[in-house]
Amino acid sequence: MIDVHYWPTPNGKKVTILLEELDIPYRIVPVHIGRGDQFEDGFLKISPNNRMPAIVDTEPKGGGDPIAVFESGAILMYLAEKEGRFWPRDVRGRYEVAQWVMWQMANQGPKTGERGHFSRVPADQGDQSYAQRRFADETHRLYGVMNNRLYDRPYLAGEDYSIADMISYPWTASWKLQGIDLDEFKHFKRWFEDLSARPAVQRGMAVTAGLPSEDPASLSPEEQARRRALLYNQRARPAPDA
Ligand SMILES: N[C@@H](CCC(=O)N[C@@H](CS)C(=O)NCC(=O)O)C(=O)O
Repeated sequence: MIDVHYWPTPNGKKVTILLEELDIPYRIVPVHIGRGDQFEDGFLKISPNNRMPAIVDTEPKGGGDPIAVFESGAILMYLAEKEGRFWPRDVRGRYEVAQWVMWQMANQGPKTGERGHFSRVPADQGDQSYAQRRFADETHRLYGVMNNRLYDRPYLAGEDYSIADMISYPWTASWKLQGIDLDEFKHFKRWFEDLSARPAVQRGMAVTAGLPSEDPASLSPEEQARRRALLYNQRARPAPDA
């Protein structure tokens, strides 16, 4: 069984999309990042960067102890390699895919994430216009990178649909909120519509953490302040032997 430590964000949905495409059983373990589940000791043992997603495979290939994997790119590689699908085995095909998975992890995810972050900074934190412009420009540039890649091939890594596409899709689902005009990127648009029509992508994007929904206004002002500090003022944690 694959346990998916999960919260329904773009990074989490990369994993559920692949699991739905693979059509293998998995179990969702909620990690409520708003209330701080990502700092619990048990979770840090499998995901030392206090971020979800992470997986635990209780039945690894070849047997033995369960295998835990954190970082969505590594998780997709692990699952694709285990199942022998969506990641070619020949060296050329393999590294076509690997470099686009790395591109997503090092560029598209972080830059569009920061674009979102700086667009939500409260007014009392001062002028954010430099950071807002910087990350809006980077987001726009990265759509251009995908568009230029997709003009002469159907998928990011070439002729075949792969984990490179699955990892990049969730961060593009809110293109409108990101200030992107799809008509400016027609090759990207064709790819986006192709993936959006896939039933497994639709199922993966719809996976919830299975917890009852919470109205933020129902939280006490103290709890709201605790949660804000927890998410936005993270600093190094002491080593366990400190
Ligand atoms: N590079 C990581 C990023 C994971 C990540 O940033 N996860 C966020 C949610 S989308 C998280 O767990 N945030 C918790 C926090 O900020 O404390 C990956 O791709 O797995």
